[in-house]
Amino acid sequence: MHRLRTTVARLRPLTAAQTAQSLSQPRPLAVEGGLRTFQPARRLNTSVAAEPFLNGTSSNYVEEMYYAWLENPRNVHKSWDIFFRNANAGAPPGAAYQSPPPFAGTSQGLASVQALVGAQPNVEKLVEDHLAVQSLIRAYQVRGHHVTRLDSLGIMAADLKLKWSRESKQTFRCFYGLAESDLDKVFRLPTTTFIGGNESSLPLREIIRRLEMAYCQHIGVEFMFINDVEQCQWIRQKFETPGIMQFSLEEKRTLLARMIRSTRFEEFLQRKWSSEKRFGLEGCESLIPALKTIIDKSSQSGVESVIMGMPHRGRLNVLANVIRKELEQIFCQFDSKLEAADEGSGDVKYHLGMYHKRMNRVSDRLITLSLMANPSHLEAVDPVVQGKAKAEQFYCGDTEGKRVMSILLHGDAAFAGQGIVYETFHLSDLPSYTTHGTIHVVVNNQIGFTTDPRMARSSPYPTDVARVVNAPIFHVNADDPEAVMYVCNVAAEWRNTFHKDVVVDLVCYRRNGHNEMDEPMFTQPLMYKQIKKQKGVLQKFAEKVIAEGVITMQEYEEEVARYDKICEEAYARSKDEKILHIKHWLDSPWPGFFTLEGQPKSMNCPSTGISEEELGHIGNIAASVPVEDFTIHGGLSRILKGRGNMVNQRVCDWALGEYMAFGSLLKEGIHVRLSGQDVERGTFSHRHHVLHDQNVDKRICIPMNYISPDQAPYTVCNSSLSEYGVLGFELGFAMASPNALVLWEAQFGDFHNTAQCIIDQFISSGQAKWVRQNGIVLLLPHGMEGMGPEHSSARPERFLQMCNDDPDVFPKLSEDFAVRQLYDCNWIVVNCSTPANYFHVLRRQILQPFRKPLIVFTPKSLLRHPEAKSSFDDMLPGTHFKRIIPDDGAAASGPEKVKRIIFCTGKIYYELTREQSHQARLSPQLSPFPFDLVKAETDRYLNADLVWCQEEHKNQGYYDYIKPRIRTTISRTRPVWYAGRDPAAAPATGNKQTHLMELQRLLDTAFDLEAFSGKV
Ligand SMILES: Cc1ncc(C[n+]2csc(CCOP(=O)(O)OP(=O)(O)O)c2C)c(N)n1
Ligand SMILES: [Mg+2]
Repeated sequence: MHRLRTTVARLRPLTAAQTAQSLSQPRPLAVEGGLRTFQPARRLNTSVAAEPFLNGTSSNYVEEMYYAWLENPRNVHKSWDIFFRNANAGAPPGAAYQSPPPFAGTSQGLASVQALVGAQPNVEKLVEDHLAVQSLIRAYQVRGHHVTRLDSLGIMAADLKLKWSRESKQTFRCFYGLAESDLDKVFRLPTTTFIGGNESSLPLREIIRRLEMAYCQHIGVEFMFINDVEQCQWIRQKFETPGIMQFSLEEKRTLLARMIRSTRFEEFLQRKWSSEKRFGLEGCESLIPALKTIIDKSSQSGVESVIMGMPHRGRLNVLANVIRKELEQIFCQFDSKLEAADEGSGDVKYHLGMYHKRMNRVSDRLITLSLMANPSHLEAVDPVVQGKAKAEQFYCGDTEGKRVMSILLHGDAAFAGQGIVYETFHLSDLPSYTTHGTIHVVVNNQIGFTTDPRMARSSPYPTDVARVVNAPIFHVNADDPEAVMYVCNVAAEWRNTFHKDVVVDLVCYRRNGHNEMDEPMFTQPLMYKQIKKQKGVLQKFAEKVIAEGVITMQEYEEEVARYDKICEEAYARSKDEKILHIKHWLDSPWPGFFTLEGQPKSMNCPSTGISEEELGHIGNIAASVPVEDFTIHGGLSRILKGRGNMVNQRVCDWALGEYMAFGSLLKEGIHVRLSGQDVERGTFSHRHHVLHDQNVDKRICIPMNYISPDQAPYTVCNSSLSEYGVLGFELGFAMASPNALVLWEAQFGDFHNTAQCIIDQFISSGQAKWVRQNGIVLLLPHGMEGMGPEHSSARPERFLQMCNDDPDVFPKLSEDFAVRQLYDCNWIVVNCSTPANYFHVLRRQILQPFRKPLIVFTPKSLLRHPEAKSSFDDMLPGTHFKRIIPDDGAAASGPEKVKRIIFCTGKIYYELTREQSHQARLSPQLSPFPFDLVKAETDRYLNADLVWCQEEHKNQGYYDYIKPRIRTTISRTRPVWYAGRDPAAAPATGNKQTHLMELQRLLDTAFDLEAFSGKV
């Protein structure tokens, strides 16, 4: 707060210029629930810094008085009126203040002063007391949540390490020096509170009572760290306004019905499958009405699609009672004898996703709800949900998040412990990643498996991570369904108003062990003794509403019986299910992309080449600045000129090959999105997809968006410095539609391992677990270039090890073998040796009739290698991605003379260029392995020995993957020799000399025809 400075500055004489400026800048002043703009009509023109009562803390109060006086001099005490009048008249410092006039002077004045402050001995005391009250109000706003009754078990305080006693009323009051005797004095309320309703002053006793009602019941509001005045005022108004937390009879009945469904669902499962794990919601049943309230409110304000991510706890209940999955579909998941109808591994029932469009009864509007499938890895789904939500917003032109939103659910231990939560929060306000506000709901059962919060986190609340993005946090006692409903309404309104994240922290307990089989008394004996005594939430709430006359006991029992009957009937129907369809649990359908049976519409992949004219056109765009008066950097001009020359010579380097692929897809209406650290320029300064005006700050130009008037938009975005979060986000983005090329580039390939969870849990195995495809592309710069152990290897061995094809079986060859292989694999792994192949593999991602993740090990030094260029001829209509690049040199014309075939991939292809007619150099697609083409080549060079050459160490790179596959291809008739670096722990040496020596040695081995003689 800069109140003193502001006030003093205001009270000082103003220069003419200052006057003009300040008059043109209205000061927002909050009044009666809303913000309005207040234009001071008069200005004081004296310095008051020397006033005896004006110090750092009192300035706040003085400013309040001043604005009240400006509105109407009668708003303030007579003494203030005199002071401001004197100051306004230019009284010198220290002279504006006069002791209060003898009250006897006017009986009316005395009466009003006494009413306001009682019999004050002097103004100094008056100011002090008002200041104390103001500070007291602020204390409740800032710290009230510390003394809120959030925890129905009464154990939370120990973890909050409260300095404040639970006796908030007294503690707060005494701390600010207000005595018992002050309780009946009337104080003017500052504009930063709404407790007054229509009244502008209240007795202290009432002020405290209302603050206690607002901040110290079952809702703890944490918001005063938000550095936006308007947002703070909005929240104060939502919680302080008297009577604001009241509900209609109808609302209470709906709430009870939802509590019944939530509670009885778990009870039903417990009765039927008492020995099955389900991670039930008992102890936090109010989660269901909480989510339904958020969805109702959001739907009322125009949201059409809600994308949700959640962990195990209460997931089946959410599927049944929020998303409204048919109960029989859920129940039949408990039947282990059901046969799976779909290929793939499938997944356990509390990981599956779901998609459902239905009518929202409260808003009378259609709404689509989807719950994303997720692995066990807690919180990993967060960025995926955000990416999918962003994509849906993007495709429907929802630039403000008014139609599509995301809700993320969290467990208390995971929310505090998993770093991905933080990474995801940091995407929330970035232009190319924001989903315009996410509502986070924490099921805070005050335990994580067997670990107490005091051992699981160093912050007072599990939600503190949300403070980094200034998200308000609403803690609420989940045993009070009405309070839960209220904060959920406010959370939805907040998101709808400010389009920023918000957290609802449902403080609850876990009635059973971690799962239903677990014994919690081993580790939390006292907590569980307390829990056993705890009356269920539904029972407590039902008793309350029956006592209030909202519903009769009989009506309540009927409602319970009605839902039980629904469950029983669904259970009976579930017995008829014979087959389990994982595809019924799809979270992201792609309407129209597959046949009705969910198959690809064909098994062909057309040529991925494009016309000469198109190559020329896109190349020229890549070489130009398509807007006028735009000054680019001189170095960039040279790069663009170089591109122009390449186009004239009909060749492409790496960057231009990529440009051709992106540009041509955009022209065909395919959205392209490239995201990652520094991708706009490219880590290696080769891409330059965003041009920056050297003279105008922040003026940019993206030539890729100038290819054709009806092209799809190109998004290229430098990301936050996160791999886990951003890769997860892009995976989610790619999930929303098959008609987009979504690429994530690592700064260097080795950094991908901080996103390992997304790669292992979602990308390599996602289709097998959840029958959904994904065409995401990972660009991983890779290559041994003497840069040391880091920045060298993108760890191809790991990606190859996760490929699902069988190294020991030579596959059945058919006409559509190449496409079928792609269809059957879990992902495609390539290390392209030429720009043309890179161009084709990117286009193939879209032109093939299904979607598979693509892992590309991309070059570094090769980006500028003079030989690493492809002719336009290799990119014209009729051309394809070459699954193997056969040797077209001297070896090809005399195959019988060839003594050695050197297989390789990627950059080393260029090191193996020594023209030798007795050797053939072949660069194959890594996975799926081109068994057919490798066989053709090994059959051609029958007299040749076979060598795999790689620059990586022997226990890394491709050798372990390639060797058995070549052996299978040749029916194990010839050995496959190795030319490469020795096994090592680190991926590369830190010493440049050693690096070069190793390289020389491995090339010598590759070329030495005697290197393997005598070896077996
Ligand atoms: C990344 C990760 N680490 C560990 C686990 C194992 N695990 C499963 S549930 C759980 C406790 C989660 O506690 P909390 O987030 O509070 O959720 P709750 O079960 O209490 O609802 C743990 C540690 C996991 N699933 N994921
Ligand atoms: Mg927990």
